[in-house]
Formats: sequence, C-alpha cells, structure tokens
Amino acid sequence: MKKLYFLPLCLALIASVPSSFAQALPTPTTRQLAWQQLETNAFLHFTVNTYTGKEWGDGTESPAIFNPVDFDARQLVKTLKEAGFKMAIITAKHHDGFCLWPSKYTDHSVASSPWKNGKGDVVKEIADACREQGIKFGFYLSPWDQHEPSYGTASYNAFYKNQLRELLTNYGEVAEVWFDGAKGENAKDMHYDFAGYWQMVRELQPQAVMFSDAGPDVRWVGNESGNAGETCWSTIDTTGMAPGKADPAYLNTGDPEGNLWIPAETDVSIRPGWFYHPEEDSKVKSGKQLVDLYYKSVGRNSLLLLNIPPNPKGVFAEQDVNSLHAFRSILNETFKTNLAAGKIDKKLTDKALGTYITLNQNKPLILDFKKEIAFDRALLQENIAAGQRNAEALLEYWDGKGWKKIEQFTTIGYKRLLRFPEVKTTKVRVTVLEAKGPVQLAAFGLYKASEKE
Ligand code: FUL
Repeated sequence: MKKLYFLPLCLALIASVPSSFAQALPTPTTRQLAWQQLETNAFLHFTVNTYTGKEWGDGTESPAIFNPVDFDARQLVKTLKEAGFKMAIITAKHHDGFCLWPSKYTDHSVASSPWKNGKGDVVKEIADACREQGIKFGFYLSPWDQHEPSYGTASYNAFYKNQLRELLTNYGEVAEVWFDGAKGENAKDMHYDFAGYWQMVRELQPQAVMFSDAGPDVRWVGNESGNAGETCWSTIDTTGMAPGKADPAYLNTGDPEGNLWIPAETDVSIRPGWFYHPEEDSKVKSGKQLVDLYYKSVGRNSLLLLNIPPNPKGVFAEQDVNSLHAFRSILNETFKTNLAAGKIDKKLTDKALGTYITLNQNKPLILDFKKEIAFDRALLQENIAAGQRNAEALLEYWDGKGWKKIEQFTTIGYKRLLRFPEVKTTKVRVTVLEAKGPVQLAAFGLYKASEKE
C-alpha cells in the first residue's frame, strides 16, 4: 500500500518542477541590491573642458590650461555628503583623453599640467576624501579617446586596459565603473573589447557595479533629462545590444519579460551642460526642480546620478551648493514622518526590504489608521531581492461611504512614489491588479509634502 501512495506523490512532485522553474524571476546580485539602496549618487564632470567652455574636447587641448588652484576634494565630498549623496563618480578621462590622474601610459594628464607643479592627482584626492568621509567612490573612463594615437587600432584595447588597471588597483575600493558608449560621428572605427574590460573589473573589484547602455550591472535610463519611465522594470533582454547601441525607449521602461536584472540609472546634470560653464550660472536647477527629478527617478524604481561640475578653480559654484542644500532639506522635510507608521503592520514601516506582506492579485490590503490622517504623497516598495513582480496596482481611500481612487499605477520595484492632491481619510487600500507573482510589499508610507516642494 505504501508504494502505491508513494508513486502518485513522486509524479506530482515531478510535474510541479517545470511550473516552479517557469516562474523563476531574475533577481539582483548582492552588489546590485546594495547599489539600488544608495538612491542618490553624484557625478563630477571635470577636465580640460572646464577651461575651454566645451562639452566635448577634441584631444588637442594643452594640459597647460588645467589649473584648479582652489581644488579641495575634502570640501567637494563634504558638500556632497551633506546633501545626502552616497557615492561620487569622477570623470577620470573624458572623450578628449586628458587624464585626471598621472597615468603611466600617456603624458596627456595632470602630470603635464601646472596644477601642483604636475604632482597632483585629482582621482586620488577624490577617492581618499570619499573613503575618509564614508561615501563610495567610482570613476568614468571614456572608451572614446581623441588624443591617444593608438585609438582605432587593436592595440588601443591594451592601452585602455592598462589605464583601467591603474584606476582599479591604485585608488582603494571602487563601487562603480562607468562605461560610456558615446562617440562622435567623426570617431575612427574602433572595436572595443568590452568583455575584456568587464572581466578585469570583476577580477580586481568584484563588488563594483558596471554601468553602460546595456549593463552588465546597471543600465542607462535612455535620456539625460532625469526621467525614468513611469513604468520601469529592472529587467531587460540585452540580445543585440552593446554600449552605444541600445534603444533608449526600451531602456527607459525596461522589459517585464527581460531575462536579466539590470536596473536603470538616471544620470542628469544640475546644469544644462555636463561641464561647468559660467554662462550657465543662472540656469542651475533649483532645489525644487531637483526634488521633482528625485520623484521621476528614485520614485520610479531607478537611481538618481546627479552631476555637479566643479568650476575652473576646482570648487562647486555657490548656486549649485545652494540648490543641493535646498534639495536635501525639502526631501528630509517631506519624508520625515510616515503618517502610517505605528498604525499599520510594522513590516511595512520598519524600512527593511526583507520584512514584507504578501499581496495576491485582486485581494486588497486594507490599511486602517483608526483616525483621520491628511497626506499627498505615497511610497511603496517591493522586496526586490525576490525579483520585481507588481505590474499594475490601485491605491484608494475610504470617503466614509465607499472606496475612491487615489491613483492607478504600474511598476513598483525598489520604490514607487506617488504625488496627488491632499487626501483626508481613516483608511486606504492597495489592490494588486496585475503581477508576475505574489507581490512582496516591503514598505508603505504616506506623507504630507513640504510646502517648499
Ligand atoms: C555622455 C557623454 O558624451 C557626455 O559628455 C557625458 O559624459 C554623459 C554623462 O555621457 O555619453
């Protein structure tokens, strides 16, 4: 008898295997999960362009023009840290080929500049300041190099790798490496060995995430205006893609059917250009505009990489610093008090992604605050360690007689922020309308926005 029971059980178990495999969703690696939770990182565009007024140099610039007499990495990093940025990424080399560190492989660098009599190293000072002050450090190393004579020949790959190795081995821990696929129409043909570059980063700095249009760890968001897609999946299918060769619209929204976890990074400048130009001093984005970008990036399952370019003296302009302070103080004010905390399950307000409530499709979660609260912002987070699942959901409030819509929205992922006119109620409910599996809701928050927003 026992054997007869056993056989159907075995068959049932075997039958269940393919379906559970079919449901396996891509999930983040530890490094991707840690990166996503940084939320706001800073980009520093700084090179000879800072002195020529150009956005793209052409490689003929003289190192003699680079002289940031007041450069103080500690001060720059302090400003970034105070404004809540968790990483600083410096343009170690932009498309003009000028190196902000004294590379052994070229003399087109700070070593040939008057700054500190050629003894300075911008990359080192930034890396050291980041370490001292407890924020992460990353670098941008442009593959397109208009100065290096070997560019366009196979030996350029060896040159690029030599420079990459210098940056990966001489500056302590690196948290992100930025591979930019951009190049001008006049650029010589060049076959980059991206696979080789990426392998070197994995070997020498295994905890670092690598950015490019197509990953491998984080992807471009598809525009430079600071807007992640209103629907933003952390998954894509990179078949046929390469840095510099990807469809921006596809990158912007991601792909619910994508087989790889490669979340979107939203890079945008605080100024119209990436480099400092004095004529743009009056065009610096205000704190309020930066907050808007935060909602459109972090609030749409992305990460905000905000560029703040040092000026020719090597310091941030006053306008930029003022905007950064305003940005962080507005965010702090808005998100200071979660009005739902203490009134709903602690798992949703303890700020840990690993504690969550599971929501099944069309089974609403009712959150009863017992007394009336007034709010105009909502926050939802999924436990993305288990993948991204929500595809469509509805947030409603109780008006005393029935449920009224606040907002219907698509993806949640790491974080979804919603903005709407003030609602006063004692209860809200969240209904998952469409999902790729049970939604692990890790956080829920309701806030009253700062008047400065
Ligand atoms: C682009 C570059 O061409 C811009 O100059 C800037 O560095 C931006 C972040 O990436 O591809």
